[in-house]
Amino acid sequence: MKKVFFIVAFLSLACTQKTQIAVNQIGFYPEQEKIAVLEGAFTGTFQLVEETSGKTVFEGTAGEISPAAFSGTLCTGLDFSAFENPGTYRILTSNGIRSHVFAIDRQVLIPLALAALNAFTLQRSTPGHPDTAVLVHASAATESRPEGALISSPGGWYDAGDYNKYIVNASYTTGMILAGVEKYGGYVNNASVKDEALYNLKWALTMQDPVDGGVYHKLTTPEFEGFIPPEACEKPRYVIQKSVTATLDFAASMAQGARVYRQTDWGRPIAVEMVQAAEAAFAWALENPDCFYNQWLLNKNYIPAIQTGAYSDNHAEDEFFWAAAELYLTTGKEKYYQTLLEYAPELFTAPVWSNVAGLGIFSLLTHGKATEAMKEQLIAFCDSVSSLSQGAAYVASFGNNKEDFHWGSLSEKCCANAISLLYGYELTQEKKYLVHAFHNMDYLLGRNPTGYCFVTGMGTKSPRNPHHRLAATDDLPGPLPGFLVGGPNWGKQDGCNYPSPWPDRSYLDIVESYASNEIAINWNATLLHLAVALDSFSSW
Ligand code: 9MR
Ligand code: 9MR
Repeated sequence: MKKVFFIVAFLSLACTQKTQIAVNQIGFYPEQEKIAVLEGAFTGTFQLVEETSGKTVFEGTAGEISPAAFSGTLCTGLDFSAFENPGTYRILTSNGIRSHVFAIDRQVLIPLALAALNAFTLQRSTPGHPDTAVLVHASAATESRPEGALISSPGGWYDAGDYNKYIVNASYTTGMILAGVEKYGGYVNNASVKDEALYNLKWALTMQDPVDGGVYHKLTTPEFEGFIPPEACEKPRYVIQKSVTATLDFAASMAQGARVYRQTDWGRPIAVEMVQAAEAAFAWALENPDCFYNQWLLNKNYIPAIQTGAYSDNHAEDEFFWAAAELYLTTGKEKYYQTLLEYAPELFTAPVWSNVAGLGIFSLLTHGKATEAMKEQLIAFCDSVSSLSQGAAYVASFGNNKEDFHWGSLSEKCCANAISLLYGYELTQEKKYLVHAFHNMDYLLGRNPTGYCFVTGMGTKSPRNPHHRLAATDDLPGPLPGFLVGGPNWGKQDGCNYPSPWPDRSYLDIVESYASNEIAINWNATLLHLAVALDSFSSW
């Protein structure tokens, strides 16, 4: 009796104490490096316990003890890479700490990829926003489409937690998805991925002015809607000023789409439309290279004032490069090759919505057209990223510097770096690039100081309250599944009360936290691409 009581007391102590094991809560491929991190300095042993039978299948000893970045908390690595048998397990340390459950399996990331893909379908605009009669804003007025004229621009995904649709971000998103489709073509659900991307590209086509080829920067309400369901939304929706960045991102993603969709009979007609749209957009951008989107200036000149996401970016060199690269690969025209060389970057940077050069590099690599300089720059990037894992308590190259934790960090740094590492791996067969890409995924799925698996509906401890109007206002409890949240962000621009001063813990699972807990299509595109890529490299 006494003994039972002692065990129960011990177990509940083990469950309530703060010390935790941070582990990828989805799991590992059999041959992958498999490491969990125990918070605290620990020198004992640990077991891998099979979930259903309770059998111990592996025993290991505590590994290296290293201080976590920022907080300095000592952490202990628990390495069980040697164990490769498929199954469902937990870690149990000799001092009684249990991890969340996780799997070891072939194709272990496929459910994640499918959930990330399905998230796009959930994010499709709803009948609450038919967008069949959208106002032309004063900033977008032309002779043929004066202020207040109505255009039809239905469909497409909502951008994020808000209900607006932005060309810059939407084009980056389809670009990132289609890069994965082109490179990892054997992927099981490739057909659905293509369908889903096409759904958004069809909307994007409606955002081009057929008269001059320019593309509206966004379709939006003047201010963000409240947290109300789509069918309750009544604010007028406008298309706003054409911009050079939106127009070039549009050109790039249309050219890329044309290449993908022209391969099937059903896709040929829309592919023709896409190439024409892309070339017209590119021509407009050449005529209007300084037409940047500046919301502050726009609001000085026009009413109503526009307060929603700006996606502003005053450098269009990377957009010129990406668009020229895609147009060259699709049309084979020499003039685009010359332009892409003219705008070629001098350093590789992982692609994000505001710097899309990397997407151009990816496509050129996939089609065997990258220059030697581009390859060298990518390799230099991969080496520099890999070196960031030196002494990292949570093992990954991501998460050791304050600069890693800006708005959207998990996608724009953690995923985008990992995706880039995989292009480097393909190029060089340098195995450490692959290993570091996996480590970033492990970070994202739970091996991090917060202990969160940052994808809704996945793993054991995942975000429940994302800044997501669709999810917050539906009749179902909890979030919509398959969405990667923005993640820790030391900028804390939402003014919420964060639990920790440390950049890597500046995350709050509350609806109000749009700076750390929003969801967004561009972020999910990197999640989908990375999951598919890691899966296809998994049998090394
Ligand atoms: O909901 C908005 C989110 O989609 C944006 O990313 C974020 C930053 O632009 O803004 C959110 O809206 C907030 C607004 O900026 C300020 N008032 C509170 C809004 C959230 O409810
Ligand atoms: O992802 C964008 C991030 O890089 C910016 O810092 C931030 C503030 O301007 O805006 C983010 O994008 C938001 C967009 O403006 C509106 N929809 C929600 C997007 C994700 O938060």
